[in-house]
Amino acid sequence: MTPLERTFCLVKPDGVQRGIVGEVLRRFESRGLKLVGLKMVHISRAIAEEYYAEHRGKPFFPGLVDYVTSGPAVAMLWEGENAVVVVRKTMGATDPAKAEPGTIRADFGLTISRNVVHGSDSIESANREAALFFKPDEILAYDRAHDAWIQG
Ligand code: IDP
Ligand code: MG
Repeated sequence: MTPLERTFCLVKPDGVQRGIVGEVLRRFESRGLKLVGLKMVHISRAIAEEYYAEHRGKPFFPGLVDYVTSGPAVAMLWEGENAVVVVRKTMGATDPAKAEPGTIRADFGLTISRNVVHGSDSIESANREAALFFKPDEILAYDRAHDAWIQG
């Protein structure tokens, strides 16, 4: 069996306002990923600047911080084989105009500055981002009866 990975996903404020939270949860659940953390957060500017530190100095950075702090968001942790790449592929390309139809960003977005969801791009980013939003006791370990039918 491939080792399990854990990845961080955020439904951004536009996704919450537009009522897409359930749809995002449904898509990851139906792929077989296991939800191990879930919370609603209104991200502060300080956390947003840390979260998006790699983009500091880019022209879109101030707008990105405004966007992600503009209202409540929903933070999720998903566990499963290849969870990082599976979540990124289910979300689609950063720019919804370039994302493949059938992905979340293509099906629910039009433009890169309002692209509905975030997903970690590596296991290292996932660990860093998870630690920004979840305390250790907010990450739950449990068995599901059907895991043997999902994990090879
Ligand atoms: P990712 O979210 O697919 O990992 P990144 O390149 O890490 O994409 O960018 C982080 C976020 O910054 C994007 O999801 C998007 O919200 C925003 N962003 C990236 N590039 C642009 C841009 O050119 N204009 C406006 N916003 C951008
Ligand atoms: Mg990124």
